[in-house]
Amino acid sequence: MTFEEIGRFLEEHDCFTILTHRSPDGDTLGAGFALWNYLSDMGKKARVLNGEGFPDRYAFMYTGYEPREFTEECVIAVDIADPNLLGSGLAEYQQEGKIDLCIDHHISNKNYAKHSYVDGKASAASLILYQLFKALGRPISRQIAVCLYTGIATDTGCFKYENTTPEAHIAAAELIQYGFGFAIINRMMFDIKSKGRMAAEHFVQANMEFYCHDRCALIALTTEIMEKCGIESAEFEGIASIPLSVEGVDLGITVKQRHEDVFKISVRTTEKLDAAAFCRQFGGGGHIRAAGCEIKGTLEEVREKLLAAAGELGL
Ligand SMILES: [Mn+2]
Repeated sequence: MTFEEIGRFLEEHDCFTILTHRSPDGDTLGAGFALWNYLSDMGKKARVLNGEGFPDRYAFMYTGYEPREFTEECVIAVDIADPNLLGSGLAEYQQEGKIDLCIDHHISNKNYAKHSYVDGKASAASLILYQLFKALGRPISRQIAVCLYTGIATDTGCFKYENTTPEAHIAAAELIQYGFGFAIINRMMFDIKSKGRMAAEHFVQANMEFYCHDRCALIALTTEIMEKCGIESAEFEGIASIPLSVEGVDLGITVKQRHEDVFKISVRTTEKLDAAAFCRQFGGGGHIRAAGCEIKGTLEEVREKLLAAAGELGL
């Protein structure tokens, strides 16, 4: 769909369900609540859904949010590459044909929706929404600007990662003209950490494992450690970038226990390696420098599989 066609699609319908991905981050929620505000400003009925609920740390994006009661007319997914990422809480939407429109920026997008707008070069789904709103010409409220800015800032690691484009900087420059406390948002998103998060970071730094002549670093967080630190899953954003912060490391792997025998893997790479290709071997995907997958087994088995794949890279 083109922006023009999306504009018509939004005009022609009245009741929208907006879906966000599990382990919600600043981009999926930023895009979701920006779109909710935009549709509400158009006089439409809309609601934002997440299978795990909305984490407190993003509360500033959903202040004033009230889900409306309505008969669902159409469903829009934002920042979701694969319906599996909806999680079990939104399993009903994983069936084929349930999602009408997908707006996303993952090159690995599975093209599961009836209509899609996927721009693999966009830094964030929130950036696509900003470009869409600008093209459609309706006024953008300050709260929409807050959500879009947060989405772009978080997905680019505060404009630091390789996915940061001139368009991302231009959008941020235009958005901060709406006059909100972007410095406070960045402090909340990047500097402030809970005591539990601090303890978890301390643990993974002290227990980091090195392989492949120190060019691969791996950290593992088991449920036991997470409980001991008192860390909630919403506080994990950015933890996967820790292994890559070690000098000389090109492949950073974060292993996080999801259930007894299920581990979520986050992979970060330097320009020397393709993280999405690495994760594709395990049925996952993502971006070229940041990708993920899920592997079943014990921690030892999972580690073995990952290291075998890392060994193939010839580091
Ligand atoms: Mn995103």
